[in-house]
Amino acid sequence: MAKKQKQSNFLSTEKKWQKIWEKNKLYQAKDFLKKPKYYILDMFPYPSGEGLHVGHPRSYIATDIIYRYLKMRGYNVLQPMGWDAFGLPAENYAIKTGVQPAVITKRNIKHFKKQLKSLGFAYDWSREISTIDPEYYKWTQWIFLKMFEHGLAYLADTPINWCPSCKTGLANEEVISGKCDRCKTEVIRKKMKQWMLKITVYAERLLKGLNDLDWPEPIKLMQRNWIGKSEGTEVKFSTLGAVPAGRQTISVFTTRIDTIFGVVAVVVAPEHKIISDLKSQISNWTEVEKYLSEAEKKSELERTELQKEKTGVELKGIKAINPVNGEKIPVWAGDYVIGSYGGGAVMVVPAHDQRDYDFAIKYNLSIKEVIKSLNQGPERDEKGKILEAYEGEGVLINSGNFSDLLSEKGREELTKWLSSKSLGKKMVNYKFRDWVFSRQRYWGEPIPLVFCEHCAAQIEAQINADKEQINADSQRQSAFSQRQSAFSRGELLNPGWIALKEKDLPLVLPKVKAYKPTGTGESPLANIKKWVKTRCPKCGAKSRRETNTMPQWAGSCWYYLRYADPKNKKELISKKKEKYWQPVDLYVGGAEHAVLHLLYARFWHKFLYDIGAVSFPEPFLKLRNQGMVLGEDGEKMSKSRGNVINPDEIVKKYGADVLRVYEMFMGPFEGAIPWSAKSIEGVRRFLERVKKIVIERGLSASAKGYGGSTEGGKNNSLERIRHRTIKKVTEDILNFKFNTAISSLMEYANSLEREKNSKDLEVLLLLLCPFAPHLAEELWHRIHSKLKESQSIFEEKWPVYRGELTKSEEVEIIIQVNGKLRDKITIKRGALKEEIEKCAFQSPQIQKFLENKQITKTIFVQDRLINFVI
Ligand code: ANZ
Ligand code: ZN
Repeated sequence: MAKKQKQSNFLSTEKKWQKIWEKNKLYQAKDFLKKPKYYILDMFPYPSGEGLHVGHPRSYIATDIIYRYLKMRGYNVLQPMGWDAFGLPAENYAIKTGVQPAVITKRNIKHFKKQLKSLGFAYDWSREISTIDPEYYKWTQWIFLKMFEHGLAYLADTPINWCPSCKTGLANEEVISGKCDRCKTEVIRKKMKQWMLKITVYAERLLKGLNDLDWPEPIKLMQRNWIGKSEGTEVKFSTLGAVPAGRQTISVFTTRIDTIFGVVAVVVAPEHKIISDLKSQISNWTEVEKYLSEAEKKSELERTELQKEKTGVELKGIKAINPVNGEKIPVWAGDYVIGSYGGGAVMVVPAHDQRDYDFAIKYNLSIKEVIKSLNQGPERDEKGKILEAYEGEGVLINSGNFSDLLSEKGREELTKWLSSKSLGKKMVNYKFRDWVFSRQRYWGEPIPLVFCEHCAAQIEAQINADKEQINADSQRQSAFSQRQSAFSRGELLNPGWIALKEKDLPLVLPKVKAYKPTGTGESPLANIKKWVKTRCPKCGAKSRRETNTMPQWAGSCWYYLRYADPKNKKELISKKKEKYWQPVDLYVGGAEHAVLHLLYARFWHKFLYDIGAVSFPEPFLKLRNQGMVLGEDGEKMSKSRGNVINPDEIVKKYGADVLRVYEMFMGPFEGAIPWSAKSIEGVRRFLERVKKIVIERGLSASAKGYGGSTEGGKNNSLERIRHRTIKKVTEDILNFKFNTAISSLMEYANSLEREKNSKDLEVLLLLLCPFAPHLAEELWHRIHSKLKESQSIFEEKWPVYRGELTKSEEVEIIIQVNGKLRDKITIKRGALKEEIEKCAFQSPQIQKFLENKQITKTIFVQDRLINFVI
């Protein structure tokens, strides 16, 4: 019988158990159970037309193992699944084929779901959600409106990243090395009206919150770097032009105010306002204009690349005044200065900033040393001139009253002095920008706002009416809050833009015939005249809808909340369910989301926390990233390389359990590992062996009356192996070391091949079941023939180990010479004869007896003694 089953495929058993589990709702999480809760989440997939890829299951299997383990440990575990279904590919497919994105997305979801089900994941499908379901995106729209209401959404007319191929604006996070993250086309800058979300308001909290999260350090670091906090000083340089009335100030941001006595010029970004403001005073305007138009063509990446030569043009006729010593210095425009960072201008200190040094050498500016190194200092030529910038700290020199201070103290004192003269102040800058939230595409959530001329006029009139000099932002804000009763903060910030009423959500995405992005900066929705024309929710006047849609990331910003209460029609999530299930205890997915999804979701979550919709300030307590599954050639799997492995075929050939165990066994969870057809065979043999061990035992046991005292008696060593394996597997599961957990299961199975008993067979199955749930369930039922189908191994308790039986096992070996005890050594159990001989020969005791003697025979008793006959 065993022979016949050798090539067996586990598939039919797997289908059987999947049906039984589903019928019995084994994996449905119940709200409010008195057990400790644990919420496990996988990053939900985008249901692409290609279907599941072998890379997807890697994280899903891991979470499924943890789910099953925790369930057996008595937790109330939630493990849901859903679909991140808005996005470009469906829309592009629609453009090509004319099939509605909604239709193909539904088809893809169906296919994905079938594939996931074939792998036997313990998802609570009763909680399935999809971001394109109007009942779902109603709440995505609701959150946007709340942000609008609180003044966190605003319309800005600024240059943004534009992908000429996707024909849409992009967020900064979606641009990787100057290219569109989706299609790899070089992005260009385009000035456009865009809805922006004020993520920067949350900069400090997004940074601080990271400290308490159990996330991989590299991901935390990426978020920190992306947010890019920089502490320094803002200092004002006033300008001096031909016309005295044209006095202006240039604000620069510097982290090294201690070097201000070494400033030899100010460089402003080509888009700096001062250039056009002082145009009439610039004597070399033609030259300047030429430079500006060239700079405009470059991307930000090109402009800021460190290796590139820095260029600039002097704004002749204008000077700036160094506030600390009154020196008149030239003003330049240079494209290595970013317009949107700090004040869009820098003070040039060639002696202490390498970039400035290069700039000074190129344009023949002077170099003034103002910091003296406490150690070696920069390299110099024979005349004592420095050959590079000294960027380190030191003692201030040539710095007036501030000379002799240490850099840090110098920064402090200079900032204090500048503040007292209103010439500068302490300043914190963040590198990241507000989130560009409009997309000129069809397949996304409609933005639930309308533009009403009538309301716009009303708001403008109101603002004008009490405009006694409300220029200061603070006054304006307080004036805003007084008017909150009539218009929301968002409506006041964006005159004419009126929010839909909550009862009118969802604003359903209408069907269109032409999905093609227009390229004009308008979404295809703009072509549906009937939909665009509407009435203002506030005053009833004729108005028009916003036609841009939300970005692909919107729906995934809050989906983890909805699983806890997926059918709630009145709220995004009920307070009680939120309290019970949130936050997510374990989140697993790809590291590529570090500054996209994972940052956006934390931002939305913090906002929801502020408005009382959630009770905990962070969404994901613990995060782990899976490594990629590569092709057999060690390269990333791709259609063009022809190295893609289709999970369906693997399941068909081997069954789901083999795929599951293999993907966990292939290597460390976080590492990128190539697929190996050979190793998967090894895993198949392992599971076959388990089956054989259990079934043979089961048969002989039932013949003898199974379940009685253990064969092998009180075999001490097997008992130890058992306890050690339980400990190892338990700890490895919790530490995401699935590969080593499986190795120890393999060793355990090996020892059961030599000798076995009912207790160990049970333990083997209980430890194996999170990894190979179908096989374990089947075999469990074989050895417990009285069990009903509905009684699952997953309702059993996880085995426990006795600590003292897991200690590293050492035995004492007696060393005899001619049968007489001469020494003892302690060594690990199972040590080989050769090892013990080696130890014995090193013992001075033994050496004494063996000196100049011929050993004629060695008697060895495993783990007991060695006897040298001489
Ligand atoms: C003078 C100086 C002297 C600087 C020195 C450095 C060393 P992070 O850490 O990135 O904030 N900077 C300021 N605004 C800029 C802009 N819009 N575009 C390009 N560069 C800009 O670095 C801040 C430093 O970057 C600032 O400090 C400024 O150069 C430059 F010995 O000011 B420093
Ligand atoms: Zn109106």
